[in-house]
Amino acid sequence: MFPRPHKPAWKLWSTPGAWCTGADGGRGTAMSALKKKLQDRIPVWRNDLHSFIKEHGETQIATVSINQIYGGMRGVRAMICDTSEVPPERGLLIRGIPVAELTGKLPEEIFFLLCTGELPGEHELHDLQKELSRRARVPQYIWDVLMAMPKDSHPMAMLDTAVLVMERESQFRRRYDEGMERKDYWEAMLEDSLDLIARLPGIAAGIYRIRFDKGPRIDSRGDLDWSANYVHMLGFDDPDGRFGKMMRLYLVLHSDHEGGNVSAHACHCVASALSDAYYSVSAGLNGLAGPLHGLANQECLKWVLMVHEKFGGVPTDAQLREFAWDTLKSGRVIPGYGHAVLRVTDPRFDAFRAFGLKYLPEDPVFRIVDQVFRIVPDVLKEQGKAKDPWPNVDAGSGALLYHFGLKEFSYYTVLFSVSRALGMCAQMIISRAFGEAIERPKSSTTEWLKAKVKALSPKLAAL
Ligand code: AMX
Repeated sequence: MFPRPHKPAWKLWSTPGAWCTGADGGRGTAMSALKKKLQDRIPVWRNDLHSFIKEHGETQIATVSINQIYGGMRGVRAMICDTSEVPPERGLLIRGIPVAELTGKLPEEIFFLLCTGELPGEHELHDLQKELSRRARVPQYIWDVLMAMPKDSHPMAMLDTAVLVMERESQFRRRYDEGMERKDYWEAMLEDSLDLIARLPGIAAGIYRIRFDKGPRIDSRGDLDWSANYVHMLGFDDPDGRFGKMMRLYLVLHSDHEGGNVSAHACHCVASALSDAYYSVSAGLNGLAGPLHGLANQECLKWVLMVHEKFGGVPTDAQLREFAWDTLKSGRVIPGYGHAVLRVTDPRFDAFRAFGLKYLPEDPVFRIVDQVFRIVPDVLKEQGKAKDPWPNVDAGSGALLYHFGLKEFSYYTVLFSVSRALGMCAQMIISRAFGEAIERPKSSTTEWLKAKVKALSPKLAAL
């Protein structure tokens, strides 16, 4: 291991040309179109960032209140994420493009967009698909580990274990140990990310088949796109192609949601210690597994099915309103509603709803989802606690999965994870390219805060 300078990386790039690496990172392999594009963009981004920080580094852009400190740092602008943003009144923009305009794309096109800021051309897409296909084989040792896990393991615990156990293959860790230069970190992160993303559909599909006794695992097919291959390996009959379309939409819509959500932030924080992609994505997945975050999709469908069961089908509006109130009065949240950032209906929910209205308008569970959308926002407004009474991404997706026969709720967050890995990896590649520093915010004791408030307030000080 080589000692490294502690100064921020952007200072290391001030020598013109210092970031120019050999086209293949010095390892003699052919360079993919994605890597080539990043290699063109990154010096430009670094130059721009360098001048920006040099000129404006000391400018104050925000203050922090005690409410925010105790309230999960809500709204505190203290991190960078260039892959996507979530304006509260608009919802997700991926590299500035509203997600509603991207619903016809393939997930791998979105990954290219997240990483580079541009959708791939035909050749670039084909090249990325070839890269992913080339790396897709899941090694036997992963299956051995998964098969050895207790039968009742949560599918998220299985996915996370599989990701972590692959850490032994990290190119970042190997090259770091060999003394890789800081300016090349992003390349090794890209390699690990591509390996991870390529294998995730196979691993996730294998988990589905192992965990829910669906029969032998199904081999990957090199002639299918990333999402179609996942559908193929899950083993679903899809005679009219609707399930495949839905899955493609699902994997696009969940890919990224700026940097402050629990999974993205956990991943970013761990990666900032120069932990490799496997450690970092695993950390992000652990956060996604929480019921207030990614697990909400399973909770949400459970809630809708409880309605269905209690009323023997689609209830009346009055019955549904009462059921929603009963949930709130029992101290529980209505899953799929509310958001830490959004203040409008999540455009990702709109996209799922549009899909349901087009492809399964008569499905009773979907009809309840649509009815909940009409009733619950008013209930939440009347209760007056939730700042955002509107549906988030998780409010509708479960009903679609259920319709197509994917009824194992505990698996839903795995689907979310396969998609969200695209965003987590893209964010880490960019962070490495920017040479972001290790995260280390300052915490305070409650006593320190009280003393600070006292010192700031003359009235309190006089008490
Ligand atoms: N049902 C009932 N109460 C809700 C609510 C909901 N759907 N959403 C928010 N509230 C309550 C909060 O629990 C909080 O109550 P408290 O003051 O008693 O603690 C109050 O309203 C204020 O919360 P907030 O500032 O509006 O939300 P937040 O930023 O603290 O939390 C979220 C955001 C998503 C965790 C919350 O809305 C929630 O729990 N929703 C239900 C779970 C869910 O759908 N999660 C998925 C989010 C999307 C995702 O990550 N996949």
